Amino acid sequence: MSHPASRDMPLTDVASFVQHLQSSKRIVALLGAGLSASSGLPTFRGAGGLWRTYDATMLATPQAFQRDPGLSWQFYSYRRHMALNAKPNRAHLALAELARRNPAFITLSQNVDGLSPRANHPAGQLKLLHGNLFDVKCWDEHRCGYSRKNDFTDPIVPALALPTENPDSDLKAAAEKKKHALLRGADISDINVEIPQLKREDLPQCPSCKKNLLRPGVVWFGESLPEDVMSDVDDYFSDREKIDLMLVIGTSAKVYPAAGYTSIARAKGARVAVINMDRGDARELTKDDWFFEGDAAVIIPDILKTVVGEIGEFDDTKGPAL
Ligand code: BV8
Ligand code: ZN
Repeated sequence: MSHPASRDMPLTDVASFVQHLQSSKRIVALLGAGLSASSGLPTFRGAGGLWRTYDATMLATPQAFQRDPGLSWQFYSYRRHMALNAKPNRAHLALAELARRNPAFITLSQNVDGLSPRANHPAGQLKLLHGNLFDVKCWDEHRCGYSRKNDFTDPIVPALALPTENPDSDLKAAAEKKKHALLRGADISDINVEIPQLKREDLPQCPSCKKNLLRPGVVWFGESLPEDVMSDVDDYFSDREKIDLMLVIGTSAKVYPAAGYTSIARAKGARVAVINMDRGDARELTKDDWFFEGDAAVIIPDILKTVVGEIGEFDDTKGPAL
């Protein structure tokens, strides 16, 4: 039920959003884990089961990797596996179609799950602020510099096979149950799946310097965002032309500098539309903004329809080969 905007309540009607969308040229989208929730990937706050005992933000640091590279790699290998077994949803596809139809639309994604690239989102308009699970690079990237992109090998080394792949493992049933329960989004912290202690030599090794381990090509807390990505984003925002619309999709908007782009866009004239399951994560909205409550996978194709047309489900045969 939509209601007229009062002093500090954002708009909730699609009609006024569509009217503004159709007259918008420069549009920015900020994506978070909520966009991929419907694809079966747990969000950080809701990160379920096996990793509930390890707060994702505690693991997403260089210190965690240095302290226990085996644990870190099992965390990232598990997320690679989950992401490879997930599919882009209609929101990923709708945003990719919007980029094809509007070259002045740019997507800033905090997500490392690879679902926007697999949705064929035009690469020049997709800025992966926090890297990508499927890029790997030498631990010592400054002295060695080895990196490779789009490594979809799963598991990336045999030692990182999920227990389900070790037929003799007695964890097989529990891990299978965990995987299916996680995909259902169930809380499976009751399934006690041990984290095997891996040997360093069994972890991904840098083939170039042959000294260091390889690490996931994601941006950890305390690390700066990729320079090439940041300069593209800075170019977009430093353009004198105003920004018409900012879409903030499925993010708790707590991580900086990513979360800061909404106020930068607003300062350049943007009206803001937040799409989120949780009204509590739609902060600082004015009567000129919108808040659409619910699943991004349903709402995004709907509110973009007049520009992108009818969006069907992801078709594996058409997506880029993994
Ligand atoms: C840097 C990759 C400096 C790794 C990630 C104090 C104040 C300000 C900043 C800081 C501070 N202390 C420290 C900092 C800096 C820090 C930071 O911001 N910390 C936060 C915690 C305060 N930032 C950094 O460290 C960054 N670097 O600042 O560098 C610097 C400069 C120069 C030189 C050296 C250093 C780097 C941050 C990048 C961290 N890497 N990811 C990995 O994935 O493992 S962050 C990771 O967490 C994600 O990328 C994402 O950014 C964040 C999770 O947020 P969300 O995506 O929003 O997910 P979340 O679960 O939180 O929320 C889901 C949302 O979806 C919810 O709102 C939910 O309601 C909604 N939802 C759920 N289902 C649905 C839905 N919505 C719609 N539909 C649904 N179906
Ligand atoms: Zn190296």
